[in-house]
Amino acid sequence: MHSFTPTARIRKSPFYRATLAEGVTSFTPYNRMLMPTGYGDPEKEYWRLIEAVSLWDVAIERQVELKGRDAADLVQILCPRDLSNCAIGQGKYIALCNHAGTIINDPILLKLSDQQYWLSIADSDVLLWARAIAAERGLDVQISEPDVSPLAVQGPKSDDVVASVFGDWVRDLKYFWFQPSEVDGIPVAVARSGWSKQGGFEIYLMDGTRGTDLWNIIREAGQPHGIGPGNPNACERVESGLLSFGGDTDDETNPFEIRMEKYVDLDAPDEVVGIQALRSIVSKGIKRHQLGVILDGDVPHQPDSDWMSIWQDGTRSGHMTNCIWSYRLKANIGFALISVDAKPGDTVTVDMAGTSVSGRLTRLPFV
Ligand code: THG
Repeated sequence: MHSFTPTARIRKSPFYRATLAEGVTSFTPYNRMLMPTGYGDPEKEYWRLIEAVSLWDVAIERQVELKGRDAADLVQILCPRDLSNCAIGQGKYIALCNHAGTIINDPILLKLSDQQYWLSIADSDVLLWARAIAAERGLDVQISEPDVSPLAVQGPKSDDVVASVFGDWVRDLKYFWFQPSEVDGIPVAVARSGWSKQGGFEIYLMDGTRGTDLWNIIREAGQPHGIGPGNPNACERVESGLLSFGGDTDDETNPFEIRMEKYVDLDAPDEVVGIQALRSIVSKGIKRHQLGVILDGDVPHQPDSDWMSIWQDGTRSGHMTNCIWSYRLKANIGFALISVDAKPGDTVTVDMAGTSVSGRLTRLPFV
C-alpha cells in the first residue's frame, strides 16, 4: 500500500478517507496536498472514463477567494483575459502571467458575485501572489483559501448520475457555468467542468467535514451507470490535448507557445500584470510552439517524468514534455514544445531512456 510521514504541511483532502476505502494505490503532492493518482488498474480506470463515469478527488484544486470592494479590479489585474463580460455563475479558463509574460498558473475563474471570485488553481502558490499584487496596488480585497474542495464526476454517463442527485436542471448547465445547491444538507456548487473531454461536472464541496458523505452519495447514484474511482487521467488528457501546468510548461513558457492565445486580450488595460511583456512577445514573434508527437512502435514505453530531447536533422529542436501509451491510438504519444520551424508531418527522433525513437509531429488534439 502506501505510507507517508504525517505532517501538517501535507494537507489531506476531505475525500481522503473515501479514497482509502476505495483502494487508492498512489498519491502525488499537489498544492501541498495529497492527490490520488491511481487505484491499481490504469487501463480499467481509463475505459471507465471513456465509456461510463469516473469519480475523482480533485480537492488539490484549491480555491483562492478574492472578496471585497476591489475584487473585480484585482482579478482583472491578475489575468490578461478580458473579464468584463463574465457573468455571475459563469466560469472561465484563464492564464495567470508574471511581469515577464510567463505563465504561472492556469486556473478556472468562478464569479460568485460582483465582489466575490474564486480562482480554482493548478499547482503553484497563487495565494501569496494575489496578496502581494493586491497590497502593492493598494486594493481593498480579502484574499483567503476557503473550505471548498472539488469532486469531479467525468465521463459520458456523468449527466445521468449528477442529475439523479441534484435534479434535471444540471443538464442545462453550460460549459464552465455553475450553480449553488445542496444534497442531504451538504452545501455545494455544481459546475459543468473538469479536466477531461468526456463531459462531466465538478461538485465543489463547501463543508470539509462532509467529504465521505458526498463521495458516498455520488458513488451510490452512479452504481447503475458503472461508476468507479479514478483520477485526472494522463492518457485521456494527452489524447484530448489538455494542458498540464508545470508538466508541459517551464519557467520560460508564455501562453502563445501553448495554444492559449485565445485567453489573452492584448488590448487589456495596461495595469494588467504582464500585459506589456505579452504584447512585446507577440510583436517579436514566438520561438516555440506546442504540437503532438506520435512515436513509431507498438510497445508501451515506461512513462518518464523528465522532458525528452527531440532531434531533427542533427540539431535539438525541442522537447517532449510528456509521453503516454494511448489505448485508443495504440501508440506512444505526447506533446512537443518545439521550435516554430518544426511543422506537423515532420519526422523526429526522441531521446528516451538512452535510446533514440523515431516518430512524427502532428496537430493537437490527437482525438
Ligand atoms: N478543475 C478545476 N480547477 C482546475 C482544474 C480543473 N484548476 C487547475 C487546472 N484544472 C486548470 N487546467 C485546465 C486546463 C484545461 C481545461 C480545464 C482546466 C479545459 N480546457 C478545454 C480545452 O482546452 O479544450 C476547454 C477550454 C475552454 O473552452 O475555454 O477544460 O480541471 N475546478
